[in-house]
Amino acid sequence: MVTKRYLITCLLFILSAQSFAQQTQKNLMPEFMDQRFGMFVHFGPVTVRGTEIGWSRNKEVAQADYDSLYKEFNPVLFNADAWVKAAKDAGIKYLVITAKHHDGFCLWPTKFSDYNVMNSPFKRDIVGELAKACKKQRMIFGIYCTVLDWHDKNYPIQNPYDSTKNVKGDITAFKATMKGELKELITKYDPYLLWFDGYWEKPWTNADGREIYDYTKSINPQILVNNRLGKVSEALNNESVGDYLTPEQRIGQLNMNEPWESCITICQQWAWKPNDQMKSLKECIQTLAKTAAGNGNLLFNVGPMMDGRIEARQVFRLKEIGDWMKTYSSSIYNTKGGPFVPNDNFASTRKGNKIYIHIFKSAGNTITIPALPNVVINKATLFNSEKVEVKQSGKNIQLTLPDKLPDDNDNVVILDINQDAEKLPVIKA
Ligand code: FHN
Repeated sequence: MVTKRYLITCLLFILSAQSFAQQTQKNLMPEFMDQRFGMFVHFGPVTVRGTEIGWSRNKEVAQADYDSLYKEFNPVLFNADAWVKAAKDAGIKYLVITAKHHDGFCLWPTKFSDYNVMNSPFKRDIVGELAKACKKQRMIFGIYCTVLDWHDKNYPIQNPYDSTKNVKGDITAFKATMKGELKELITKYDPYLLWFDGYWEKPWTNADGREIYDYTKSINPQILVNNRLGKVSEALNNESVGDYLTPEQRIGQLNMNEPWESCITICQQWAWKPNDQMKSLKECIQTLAKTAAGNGNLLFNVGPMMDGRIEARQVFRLKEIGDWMKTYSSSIYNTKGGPFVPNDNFASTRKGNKIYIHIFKSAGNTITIPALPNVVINKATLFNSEKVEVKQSGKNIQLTLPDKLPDDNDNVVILDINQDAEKLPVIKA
């Protein structure tokens, strides 16, 4: 006979186990921000046309044509390990894939929509293969999921360019489908983060965002969620929904208080576009340096081609960034931004008693930076150990660099100082 005492004991055990689990839930945000560098991948049937994912539906590509592209989608050269290796070769630490973008096509075998990769000629679980490759190569894995789905009849907006095409929809049913898809994605692929998108359209409310955020955390309290479920996108406050800010196609401002990640394309378009203009190596490296110097992460986007490969020129550019990172990664990973507010001439990151001055432009071989009150600079060197002359005054610090600099894209001077650089106040240059 089960006694009352036994039941109470069991209940107390369950409650204490739950509270222990909550207390031991590690806040992954500091670890995530230490990674500094991620790869965004926008991929889907739209690559068959080479136009922009989602946005070219009902524009460059007629809706019926766009929604039939999946019948031609067969990226037979897709190799998840190759994508992950290209990211690793760049020094990238996490990868985020568009599992479902605004066109509603799902890159995994979901039970909640027939509009998925298993009903294309490809018939392979792209999300699952990527998750596996990331695990094998120790790459953090993240999933992008839109909250606006112009293909789903329960979502009222079917055509962002022509409201006459919109439908009544059923947001309650739409959210139920979304929850089903999210549960599949979280339980099957165990993503470190969910990158939501599409918060801006009228049918979606802040309350809907909060509901999905809470649902996501109820499945995995540790999973990180960006700030694009809610309507407030420029700050983390009582109104906003999400764990970190996501400035787009621009480098975020120096922010020592709120975690943020800039998402920026290596080319112009998010999805693959033939002969799209690609950023120079200098622009790629300085974008990464300025993002880290702002105390943020960079989510750098590539758009693989219709055959499943990332363009060779993009793979090569990623490798070139990786070659720079082989020397300078200690000035990026695990650092904090500042203490100097970044500008066009220089930016700074810091770790322990070191300040890394990223030099983008210098007047001849000297660069002047603001004074560091009550700080003694014990030593200044380049990463190749060459000495840098330092003249410290109450007004400023003048650094005189060797005539021949080792790097063409971002030369970094290491200032060894007499205290913890991470405790210095932010200084406007
Ligand atoms: O509409 C999307 C766009 O296609 C792309 O996915 C970017 C990536 O951050 N997010 C939205 C635009 O803000």
